[in-house]
Amino acid sequence: MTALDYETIRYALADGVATITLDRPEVLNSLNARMRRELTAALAQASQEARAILLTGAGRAFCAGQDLGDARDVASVDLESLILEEYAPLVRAIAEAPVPVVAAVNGVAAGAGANLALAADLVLAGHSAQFLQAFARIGLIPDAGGSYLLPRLIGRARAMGLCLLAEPLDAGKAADWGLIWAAVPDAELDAAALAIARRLAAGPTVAFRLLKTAMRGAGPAETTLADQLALEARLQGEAGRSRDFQEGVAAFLEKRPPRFEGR
Ligand code: LHQ
Repeated sequence: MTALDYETIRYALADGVATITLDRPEVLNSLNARMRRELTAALAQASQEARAILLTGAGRAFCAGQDLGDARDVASVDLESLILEEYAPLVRAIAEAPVPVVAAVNGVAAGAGANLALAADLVLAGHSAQFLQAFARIGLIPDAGGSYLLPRLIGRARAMGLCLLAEPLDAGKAADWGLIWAAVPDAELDAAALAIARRLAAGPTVAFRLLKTAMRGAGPAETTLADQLALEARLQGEAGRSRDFQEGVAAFLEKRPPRFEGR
């Protein structure tokens, strides 16, 4: 797959920076199978030919997570393989890219969309952006590495609050909490993120790759990202077989509050 074949993302390479733009603004850049495939391919391409990667979204959102209108994905009872085969490689393509990845979060980042952004090495967000661990709203657990990253970034208390209550966290507070690098005025986001990406692209690329590897191995050592992605997949497989998940998705699509039964 080449940049010319991409339908759900845009890919541009300039000054050593590969800019990848999620481009399904009518559904807030939510992820369907094609977008996951294209994004994973684009990250592999960028890892080969760029010295920094800039990830952002078209329109008013960064990414609303899984496309809940995609029946193939959400009606399937097997979320475990969907996650193992498609989401985990995507998270690892970001987290383990050999070059620095900058996320420019231009609007709401929800569910897996929030956690893909947080997998980047340096996250900038516009002041109007929000981070939403939306999973509990539809009867799921945080995936796409959220259960690994959140407690490490902001501590267990805040991670649990965000995930249990599934309320949006605005960009300013996200920066105060240390969830992201910085919040900037919306109008300045693109230029600020591009300036950082260009600066990183002109940096010591080999050292950055080694720095990323060193940093990945640091911190609380009970588990690795790869182990946690596998655990999330197993648990999400179970959550995906619950009636509450079917109800959560139906309620979202019908634009009404869910009636969870606890089973
Ligand atoms: C959407 C979506 C969306 C489809 C907005 N899908 N259309 C992995 C494996 C397998 C299965 C399950 O999940 C996972 C991981 C996950 O990511 S689970 C979490 C999935 N994401 C969510 O639960 C978030 C769903 N979206 C929302 O809660 C809201 O849209 C947010 C809070 C993001 C934004 O709210 P608003 O600004 O009020 O926008 P809106 O809700 O009106 O959305 C605009 C349009 O986008 C709307 O379509 P319409 O035709 O009415 O204009 C939405 O239906 C559509 N959309 N998110 N994930």
